[in-house]
Amino acid sequence: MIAQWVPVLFAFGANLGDRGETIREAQRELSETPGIEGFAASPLRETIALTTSGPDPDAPRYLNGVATASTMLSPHALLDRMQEIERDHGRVRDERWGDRTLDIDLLLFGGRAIRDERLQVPHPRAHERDFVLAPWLDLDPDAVLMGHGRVAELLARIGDTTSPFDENQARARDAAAGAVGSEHA
Ligand code: A4P
Ligand code: MG
Repeated sequence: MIAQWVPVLFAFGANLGDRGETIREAQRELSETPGIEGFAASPLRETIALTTSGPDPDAPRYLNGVATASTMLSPHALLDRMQEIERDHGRVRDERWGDRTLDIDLLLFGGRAIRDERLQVPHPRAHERDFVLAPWLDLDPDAVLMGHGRVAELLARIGDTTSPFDENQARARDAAAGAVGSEHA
């Protein structure tokens, strides 16, 4: 634990399994962690998978979102908790930027810059990713990314290929598919 509450920004991504449910559950688990308070999550957006060879429109689409909170945990204790939640949701680490059930990144930890073998904060690629900037802007139209400026301007510069995702519609569709499935069972 550290001696004061520090504002933090998390990013969430999933492109395998029940993406929306996984992210919302992971966010609930993170928000209920002792030492984390004031958790506020963005809407989710559907995004094209960015792989090590560039954007891949044929790969399963991601859902992405961000969340703000305050924490008294140290950055490494927070990373431990994030990785524990990823593991609980079946995250397998094989290929870099490969498909995944859940990815949680720590984008900002107060105004601190951290660079060691386990953590790079601010996240070094956040400013060039629409799948981070677009949901962040949904959550906070005045957001500013440390070292890079206003999120609205950064997103306008790189262009936004993300689309809004209607979680209620997805849930209703899944429920209807489940009902049809059980009729034919
Ligand atoms: N690590 C270092 N800094 C951090 C941090 N700030 N937050 C270390 C979290 N972890 C951090 O991560 C590898 C190691 O990074 C961890 O062990 C941790 O100690 P990982 O999650 O196993 O691997 P990764 O996510 O594949 O690698 P990387 O380089 O962190 O990936 P990125 O840059 O986060 O990109 N396309 C779409 N549409 N949406 C996405 O969310 N995500 C990625 C991953 C690629 N393409 C995507 C998306
Ligand atoms: Mg990651």
